[in-house]
Amino acid sequence: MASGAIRVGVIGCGFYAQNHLHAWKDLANEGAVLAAVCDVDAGKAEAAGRAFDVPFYTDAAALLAVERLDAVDIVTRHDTHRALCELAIAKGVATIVQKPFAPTWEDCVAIVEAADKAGVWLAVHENFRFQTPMRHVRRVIDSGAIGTPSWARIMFRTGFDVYRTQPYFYDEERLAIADVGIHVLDLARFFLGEVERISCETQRRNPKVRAEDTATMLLRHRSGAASVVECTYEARRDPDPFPETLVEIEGDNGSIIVLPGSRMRVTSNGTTTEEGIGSPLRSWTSDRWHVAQEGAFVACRHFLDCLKRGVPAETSGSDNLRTYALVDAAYRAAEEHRAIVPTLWE
Ligand code: 89Y
Repeated sequence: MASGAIRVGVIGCGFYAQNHLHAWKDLANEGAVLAAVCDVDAGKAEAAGRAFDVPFYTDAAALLAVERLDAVDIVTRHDTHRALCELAIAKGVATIVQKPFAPTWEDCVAIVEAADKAGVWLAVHENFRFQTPMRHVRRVIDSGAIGTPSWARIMFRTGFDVYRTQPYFYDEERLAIADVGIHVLDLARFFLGEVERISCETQRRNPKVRAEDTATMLLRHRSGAASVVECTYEARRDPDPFPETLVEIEGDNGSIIVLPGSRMRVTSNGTTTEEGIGSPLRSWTSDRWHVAQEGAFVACRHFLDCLKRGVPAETSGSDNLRTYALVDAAYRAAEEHRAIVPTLWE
């Protein structure tokens, strides 16, 4: 990979892309240069270009033709991902693409194969596992404090009005699992390893949405561990933890419980301790969204570090196929009322 600074072009300047733009700007002191931005909506492209003081484009091909980029960060809706990834890969530019990777398994595989063939570095911006609280959970598992994890419950349960900032949710053909279940399934892999089979019940509790807004999934991991993975936009809870993921993990020597407000309770060999696992606000993060925004920052920092070192990202394209396979398997399990073995990607 390039020596010196890593020049990044961000494609997509919408709601969530603002976090990526800020993240790359903040990473200037670690060797990133936010070089240019692009959005098909000229107003959004111009606003981002002016706010971040970089050239702006409405056409990704023009961005790639004119700018000398080491990487693109694609933060558009998933139906545009394959074409944009293929464009960047054809130019030999390292490619980061937001989750969900692409609309179908075939699209995701095609992108991974194109990158492999061209020898281009590819990562999926799957960021929940990079959230500071989730890194703390992984640290405790790695420390051996709870022994071998054999059971977990991982929950994203909220009633926060996600439709206000992401109104396209109303019309998605696949909603809760594809949008946020994908993160929680990735966390299940991150904490307990690969998955052998998955069952799933979906519900549409809000009549205004087209697809499922609630999913309850049961996973058997290769290690023998079992996990319950849940997501909903229809919980009425106090406190409402949005956008925090709550976690319960049991091992043979103890347990880890992540409570609302980024608190973690660890029981190890009969002794219980509790600590805060949050992180301070950044200049551009807000109380309500901080955990998710900061996860995007830490993910970008990880990608930058991997690009500088020339190593694959933790959430490389091929790694993310395993998470994507779980999403597809969950939908199939719900439809066919049976446990499904996810497609293997070895
Ligand atoms: O789109 C979702 C995501 O990735 O994190 C939270 C969110 O914005 C709403 O569920």
